[in-house]
Amino acid sequence: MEREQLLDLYRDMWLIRAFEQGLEAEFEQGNVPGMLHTGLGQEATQAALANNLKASDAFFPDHRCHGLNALAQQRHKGDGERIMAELFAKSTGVCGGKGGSLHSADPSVGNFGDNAVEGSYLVTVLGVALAAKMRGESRVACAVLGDGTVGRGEFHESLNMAAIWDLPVFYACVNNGYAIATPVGEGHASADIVDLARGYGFPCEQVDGNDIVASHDAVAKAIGHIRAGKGPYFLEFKTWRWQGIFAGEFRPEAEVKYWREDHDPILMTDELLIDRGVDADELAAIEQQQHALIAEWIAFAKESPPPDLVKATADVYAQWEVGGR
Ligand SMILES: Cc1ncc(C[n+]2csc(CCOP(=O)(O)OP(=O)(O)O)c2C)c(N)n1
Ligand SMILES: [Mg+2]
Repeated sequence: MEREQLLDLYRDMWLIRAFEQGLEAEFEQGNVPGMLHTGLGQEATQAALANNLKASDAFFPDHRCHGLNALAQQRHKGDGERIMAELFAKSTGVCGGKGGSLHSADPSVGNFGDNAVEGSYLVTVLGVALAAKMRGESRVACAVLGDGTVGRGEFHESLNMAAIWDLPVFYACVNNGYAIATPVGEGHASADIVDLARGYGFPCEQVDGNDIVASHDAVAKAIGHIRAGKGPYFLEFKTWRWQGIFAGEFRPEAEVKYWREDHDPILMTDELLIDRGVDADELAAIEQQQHALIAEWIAFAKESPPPDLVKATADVYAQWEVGGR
């Protein structure tokens, strides 16, 4: 990979980390309503996806994809701050502040939104893919799903249907080791989710989801396969989320140390870039720039007005609006 491309990916990873760290700090102060699942630790996986999906594709993010959503918004429309505003439930958000974390969507940048019912979009993605195939479009329909979500029946229904109808679906499975607090090997017959997908007969691969070069190249290969009209593709990213579920860490100390210190996606990329002659000061400047950008986004979100009560029922049904109170 060219040095400039790697630097771009590095910037994107810092944007995600700064976004999540800034958001987490605001959440702890009670400024962000609802629940918060962060993508900290999964920056390489999300940056790899954002750099290969086009605005004309369709992706269904999961509950940790604030970074992917913000990158798509910033890349295609230059208004990533509207993802932040959405999380703050403000009228300037991509869904007017009525979607929040789990329902941030903007199909014009390819973001079709998550759903609070884990796995339900594994069925919806088939419809988008079928429409694209029937219309002869080269659109890729991508579902980002966690390892725990694989336990839903829709997982198998979806893979089977995508296989028999040869649909342009990209399954981006983020195996971060846990579903709530259940280790992946205890919740599934195989700790390698790729083994559960292989029976459907389309290409299924596994990649180190914290290695930005490997992840980027694996996503490019998967999407290339789908765009060439060769049908579905399954890619498992092996990664780890910083966020536990309960107060008090339930994960072994050595495991935490490995993922946060020895196998952190940003620290790993620092090493790669320094090996290629990039100055440590330049890397530090990128980190600072992204934190500064996110501080602006947070200020924008905080200063924005809340949604107008009169419009509470707008956007629920297409072309349907209830008069004011
Ligand atoms: C159908 C359904 N069951 C349960 C939940 C509650 N829930 C939210 S996140 C989650 C775990 C998901 O695990 P995984 O897919 O591995 O994602 P991770 O949080 O690890 O990124 C569960 C069970 C839900 N949202 N929907
Ligand atoms: Mg998980």
